Amino acid sequence: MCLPVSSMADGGGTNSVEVTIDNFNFAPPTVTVSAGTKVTWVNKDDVPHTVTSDDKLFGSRALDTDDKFSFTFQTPGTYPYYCSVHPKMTGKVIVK
Ligand SMILES: [Cu+2]
Repeated sequence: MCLPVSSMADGGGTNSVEVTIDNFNFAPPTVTVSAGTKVTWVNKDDVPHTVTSDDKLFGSRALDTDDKFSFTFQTPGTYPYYCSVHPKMTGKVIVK
């Protein structure tokens, strides 16, 4: 991939995607994004959750209600994650 220096000046918007945490689920459980996309998780539950990468690439603190956590995915791949408080809660980010 080629990133011309001039692209720094274009001011183009950063892609972003939001994942909601609600009723002990990540919604949507799988998101597919392009490299460079910022994914933001928002906890809409009334109990704390975390966003914890299976391979520890990223991880949030315990998110209280309406807390957010963001991570920008720069490298194509598949990134499974879970909630460390409720390990049965799982999700996945696929970066193209
Ligand atoms: Cu949880």
